[in-house]
Amino acid sequence: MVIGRIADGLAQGVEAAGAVVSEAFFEPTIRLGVTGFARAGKTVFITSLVSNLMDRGRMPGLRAAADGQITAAWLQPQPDDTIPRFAFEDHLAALTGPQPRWPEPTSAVSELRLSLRIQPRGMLGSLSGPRTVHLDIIDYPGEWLLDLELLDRDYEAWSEGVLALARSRPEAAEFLATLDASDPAMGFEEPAAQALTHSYTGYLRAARAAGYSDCTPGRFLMPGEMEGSPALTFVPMPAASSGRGSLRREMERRYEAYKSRVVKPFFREHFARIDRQVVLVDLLGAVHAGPRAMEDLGRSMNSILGAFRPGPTAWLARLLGQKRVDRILFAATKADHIHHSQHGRMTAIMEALLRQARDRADFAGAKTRAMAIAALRATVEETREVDGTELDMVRGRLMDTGREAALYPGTLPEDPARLLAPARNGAESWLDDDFSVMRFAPAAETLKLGEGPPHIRLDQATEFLIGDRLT
Ligand SMILES: Nc1nc2c(ncn2[C@@H]2O[C@H](COP(=O)(O)OP(=O)(O)OP(=O)(O)O)[C@@H](O)[C@H]2O)c(=O)[nH]1
Ligand SMILES: [Mg+2]
Repeated sequence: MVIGRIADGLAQGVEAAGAVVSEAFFEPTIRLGVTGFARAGKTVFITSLVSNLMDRGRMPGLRAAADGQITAAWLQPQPDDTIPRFAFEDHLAALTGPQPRWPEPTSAVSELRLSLRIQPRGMLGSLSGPRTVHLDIIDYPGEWLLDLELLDRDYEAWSEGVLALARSRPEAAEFLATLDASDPAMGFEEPAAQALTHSYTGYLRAARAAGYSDCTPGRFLMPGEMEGSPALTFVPMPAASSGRGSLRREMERRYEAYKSRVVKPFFREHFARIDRQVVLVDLLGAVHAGPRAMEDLGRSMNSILGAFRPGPTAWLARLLGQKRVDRILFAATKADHIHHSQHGRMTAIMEALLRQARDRADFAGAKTRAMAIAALRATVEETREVDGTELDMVRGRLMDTGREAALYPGTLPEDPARLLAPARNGAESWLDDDFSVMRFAPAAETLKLGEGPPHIRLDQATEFLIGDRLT
């Protein structure tokens, strides 16, 4: 294990090999990747996880915390000087202050190091004394993982795939009309490329808002400082004969630049160094959005899992060498939107989606698990009699009105196939009643001495992800 880590460090050209050696020997590091599509709940998850690891009163499901083996937890400067630090203090203050609010969207990679002092149990443990384990948490957008598939595809194959998808989505109508009106063989001009990109990005944004997750290139929706650069100014175009200097030829060149200058560096610098991974999924949001969003979510989970499969692309396999993520958790977030009597069904749907993704991706290797969690519980439960029927509801403060309300969101089916089959068969809407999701505001003043924010199964999620490395 230790030897493997040192070899990794050297293979990746880490400059301070001495530091890596001593760190690997004396202070092991776990690099935990936290990903998910926009608004899946990454920022809330990390904030609550860190706070609950620092004050462990609500973490009975994490063995090392329940047994008292974690004796201290503190934040430290992270090891990577060029990655923005995760703004833990700001996010925690926003979530748990007197007027709590959800964090602002974030759109790039960020990192935080939490160090844990561990006092191992048993005879050997008392002999060896306390040790320190560093938990480096890396927050990155799930959209970037979908870009891995681009590395395997040339411009023509990519264009064909995304244009076929676009033709099945009403949100793409305007872009497709603009595309049809432009001639791939015409001489390249920047304004034309920009107008097409603008229209294409508008389509991706609308598709995201409608609940679709398969929206490549992933960086178009969150360009950051690369906005407007040539590597982010291209669109898919149908195959056509086009000569040098043509619009299509330049689009193709830019697509290749995007792959080598944007996609590969992400996999090399961030992805390749992750040990454990949690993928957050807004499952209830997809159920609410309907069968197409659900099918799309299933397909995207398959692509994401594909990124962790040994040898998805020759390039990535070479880069990763022997190193692999060995545990991946797919966590459906925001379980506090429904009464706990339905959590079993939520987990079952998540498990079915994961099984389907595993089958499709022919996945072997890492240990995977599906769970339903809430990183920050914003509701309380309530059972009320309505028209002679007992309804299991959740109560919280609604984001839209600021008022307290008890809601019954609908029932999830007992058999996940009732959702997955219509999704696979291209149904437009669910046959039964719709399932609705409301946004609740975080509850006020939930922090108590010695405890982090209230959550649902965050401790069990943590046990699966890193528990074995803390004892
Ligand atoms: N009720 C509830 N809502 C949650 C929970 N976690 C996230 N949310 C909701 O989901 C929204 C998005 O959460 P974030 O943590 O900002 O999501 P993100 O994945 O970081 O989003 P981006 O930064 O835009 O990629 C929040 O504004 C909340 O409305 C949770 O545990 N419970
Ligand atoms: Mg975020």
